[in-house]
Amino acid sequence: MTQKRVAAIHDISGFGKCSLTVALPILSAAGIETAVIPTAVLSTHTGGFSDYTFCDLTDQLLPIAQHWHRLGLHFDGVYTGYLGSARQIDLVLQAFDLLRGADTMLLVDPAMADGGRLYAGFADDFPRQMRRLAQRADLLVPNITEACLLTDTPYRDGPYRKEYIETLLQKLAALGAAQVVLTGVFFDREQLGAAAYTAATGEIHYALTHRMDGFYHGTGDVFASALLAAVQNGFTLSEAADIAAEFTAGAISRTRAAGTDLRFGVQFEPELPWLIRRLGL
Ligand code: PXL
Repeated sequence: MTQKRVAAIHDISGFGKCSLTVALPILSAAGIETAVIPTAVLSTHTGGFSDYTFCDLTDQLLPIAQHWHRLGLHFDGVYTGYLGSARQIDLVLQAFDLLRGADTMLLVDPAMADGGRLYAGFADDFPRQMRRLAQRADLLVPNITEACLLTDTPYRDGPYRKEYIETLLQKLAALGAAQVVLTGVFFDREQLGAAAYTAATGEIHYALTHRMDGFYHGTGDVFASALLAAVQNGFTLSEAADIAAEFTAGAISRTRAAGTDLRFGVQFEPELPWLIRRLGL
């Protein structure tokens, strides 16, 4: 069987477990070859740290994609996450046009906000820029805050009503994605997870696991990476959402038990053997 190959376009935050330091190990563990385009190098992510270093690599993005294009490489998926500027979004769109084949899936995680607020450093019009990339996605994976910003919907804190979630899913799909997985969905204090929507059939699947209090950094990236790992291994969107929700909840549980600083990310590494077994590898 030919090995699946994905191009992951994210920053690399050296410490703190998010973006490439999450996507690369999870996809690799799932048997997927993962080529990376680092968009910036930071000492840590920006969520709660103040004096992090930042080296912008925007000018490398297109030359890397052009080189891969000259090599004639085929990609089963292109996976984008945290992007720092409107210019990076333009270049990612151009890179996607170079890298895509007839069957290349574009997964867009519009990582830019959480808890009703944009992440530090983003201008108010950034969601409008991110919308241009979201419109090209085959699979769009926002959290509720990002979904609201992309669709001009007022943000609300949960617990949510089904009607609110299902309206958001439809508005997100109307941007263009055939499949949408919305994270951070909860209807009561007991459970939390994701809603997976397939536009062609209208099917909505809720992938919920037990809810844990607290803001765990990097869980959006852990979830989206595991989701892509499962989809690329042939699981349906609903199955993939279940797998990703369970994997993320497992990593959060371990982190909670260990009591580490929430900015340091979640312990997804000890859960990788579980993921490999669950994927049947
Ligand atoms: O996963 C989100 C993320 C990625 N990269 C950087 C970040 C964040 C979230 O804060 O700061 C640099």
